[in-house]
Amino acid sequence: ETDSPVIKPRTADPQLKQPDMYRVVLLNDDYTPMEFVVEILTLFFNMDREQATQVMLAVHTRGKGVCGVYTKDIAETKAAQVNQCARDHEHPLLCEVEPLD
Ligand code: NFA
Repeated sequence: ETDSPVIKPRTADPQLKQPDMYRVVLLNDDYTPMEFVVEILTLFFNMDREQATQVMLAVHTRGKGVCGVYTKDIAETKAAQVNQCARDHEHPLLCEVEPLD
């Protein structure tokens, strides 16, 4: 067997496309404690305290801010978890999902 092995090159199926992506955004309010928002961002978005503090302050000063970008199912699950956790702690914090246009 002196011939090199035949390797058939494969390309991606042209029907396959990247999934639509969605932003998970946090909205500011006057009552949710800053520390609670920082904890939410570390718990559900895997941020370290430094990143979480930056995002929290951006939401606080600009009115809203991006926590992360995910596929639809994951984005909606994260937003629902944040909103449930906020309700459980009786904070008005609101998390929304928006398409990445
Ligand atoms: N604005 C809130 C406060 O002053 C803090 C906050 C930040 C709330 C980000 C919601 C989102 N306690």
